[in-house]
Amino acid sequence: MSSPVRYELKGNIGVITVNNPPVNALSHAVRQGLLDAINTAQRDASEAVLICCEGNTFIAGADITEFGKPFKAPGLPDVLDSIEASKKPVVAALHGTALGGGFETALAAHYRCAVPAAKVGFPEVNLGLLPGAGGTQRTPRLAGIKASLDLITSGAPISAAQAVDIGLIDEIIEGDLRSGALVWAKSLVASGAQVRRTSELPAPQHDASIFDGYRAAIARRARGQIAQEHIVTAVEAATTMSYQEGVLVERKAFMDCLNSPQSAGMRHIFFAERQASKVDDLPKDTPLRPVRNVGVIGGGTMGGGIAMSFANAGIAVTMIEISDEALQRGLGIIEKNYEGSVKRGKLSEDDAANCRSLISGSTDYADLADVDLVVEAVFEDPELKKTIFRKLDGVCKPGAILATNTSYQDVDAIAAVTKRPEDVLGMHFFSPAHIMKLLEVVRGAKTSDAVLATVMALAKKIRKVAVVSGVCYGFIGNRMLNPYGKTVQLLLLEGASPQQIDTAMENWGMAMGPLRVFDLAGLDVGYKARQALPDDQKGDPKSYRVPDLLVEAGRLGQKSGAGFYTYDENRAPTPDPAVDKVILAAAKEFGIARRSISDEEIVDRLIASLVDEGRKILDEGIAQRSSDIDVVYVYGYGFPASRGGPMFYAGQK
Ligand code: T1G
Repeated sequence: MSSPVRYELKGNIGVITVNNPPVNALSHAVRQGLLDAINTAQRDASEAVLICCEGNTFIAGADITEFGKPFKAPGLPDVLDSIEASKKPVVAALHGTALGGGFETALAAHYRCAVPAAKVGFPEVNLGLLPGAGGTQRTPRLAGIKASLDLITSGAPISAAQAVDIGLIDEIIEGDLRSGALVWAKSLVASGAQVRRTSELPAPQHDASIFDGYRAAIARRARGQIAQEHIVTAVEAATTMSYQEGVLVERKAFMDCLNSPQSAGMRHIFFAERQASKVDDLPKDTPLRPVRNVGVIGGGTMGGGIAMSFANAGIAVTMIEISDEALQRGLGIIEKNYEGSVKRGKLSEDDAANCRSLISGSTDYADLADVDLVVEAVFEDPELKKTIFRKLDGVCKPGAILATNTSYQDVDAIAAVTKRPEDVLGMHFFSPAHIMKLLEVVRGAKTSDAVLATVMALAKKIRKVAVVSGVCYGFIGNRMLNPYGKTVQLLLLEGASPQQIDTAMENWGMAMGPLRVFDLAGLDVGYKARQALPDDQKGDPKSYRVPDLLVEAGRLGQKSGAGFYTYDENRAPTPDPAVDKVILAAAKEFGIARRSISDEEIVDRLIASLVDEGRKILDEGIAQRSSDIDVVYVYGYGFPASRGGPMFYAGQK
């Protein structure tokens, strides 16, 4: 098998080219090829060495598929030490995203150049890891402590220009990278540039205040994430020890992280997210329909967020409301959201204005005659949705895709009122729709392959993580939320308090405890849905007695300033003895003898309720695979990625 690394002499420059699609990951073959090439270069007529890559990007990191398998030498640290030990200057030429071990390779070179659009970074922390090939030791020697800590603990890439500013890249190459980098390498030789080994540069002065400050910040924002703590320790070692000692600290920290359940969970989610975008029974060559402009029915919170999701991806949107007043209110929500994004630095003023200009409004369905896709996002009234789909069926052009954002309703029943059920499916966004990444794509019985493939591809374009669901009440996520919510109510009646349940789940890793989630969503939503059902369809009264009593007492949740908690003007929750009284009265009504319940029992029963329902969802074929269920819960319901998702977690126990 030919090596993914080739070496050739171009004049007086030895050129090492890596070609390992799709992201030039540092597989064993690539590591071996780099080592062989740099060793060859030491013996030939080259006066300098250039490392570059083919394809979309410079090396994007270690080959994560190799983690957990038996180690095969040479290890990356040894390869990079050989590159840095070269007696001839080594130049790295960056494009795309030079990440993780890829950027460590660049730092082991003596000089670095990049095209303006290149990005560099250390995303290892998103995998529960840290740079394990000298990155925590070389980066501070070039960029200083704070920039290094920011770069490595954030996991976020920076631009080539930013990297130049902090000393990580030396030269920006305009135009063709390969030829430009060759010219630059030759000029370095001509100017007598010497090898410049990063590990031999003096380390920055130790500053205990920075490290203490970082540790305090991490304790708040990344509670319990071991990789973050290890990063601070490794970078601190770069300021208190020699390079050789510092890399030993880094190596131990890296192995601790690699062998941790947290990293196993986060690496599982990394691949699960990518696997979810694949539909097993869709032919690879399924034709895609163009989606140049979109209609959104409904300008409420969801409709506004959905409209923004498309506009932010450069797709024109026509938002439809029933009256001009409702339309202006909807456009006002969008305006406020963009102002917020600009204020938070998520969007520049210009970008926000460009996105905003792509959204127009109308009260006339005729304005949807030429759209390629419509997303209906009105409130959860099945008859209203059917009325809307009948209108859309009459107005929209043949081939237009008609999607409903419903959270629960029967997509097949909605499709059945149209003459084009094959063009109908669900696109279930999560609130706030312009921020939450999860998109449940609900495949109707008659949804065509082309429509499903088009929407899965569109999800990537609008930067959503799409998971295919079959049709059932609540699809994947909300269906699992149902038994989870029931178990919460039973725990309350049996003796746990709202704050005990929430604290136990948040300490375990959930982004928000269930009672705070229910207050955020609004207790009146479930109440209204239950009022529309006959008693024999409401389920076990224990599962809704307390929230119903709270709603009837005017406690609707955050929206009314009180639900399971009372809320101050900043929406901070405070436990309320009045709620405890309601719980006690309901427990008495059901004759439940209350008892002390451990946090461990709370966590076990609540996670079990998710996993049991997830298994049914799999057995019924509603989800394609268990990892899809993990993706839904991590991206849509605040389940900790470091636990890998409910199904992965259950499999680890
Ligand atoms: N290893 C193996 N496969 C990878 C990979 C990697 N590092 N990165 C991506 N893939 C696969 C991915 O599974 C998918 O496969 C395909 O490539 C396209 O990916 C030693 C220890 C580079 C920004 O964390 O962030 O270095 O589904 O859909 O949207 O100290 O991939 O097609 O079969 O994401 O264009 C650090 C992870 C590793 C980078 C490109 N590096 N990758 O995004 O494509 S640890 C990372 C990404 C490390 C060192 C440490 C993105 C991307 P398939 P994609 P994309």
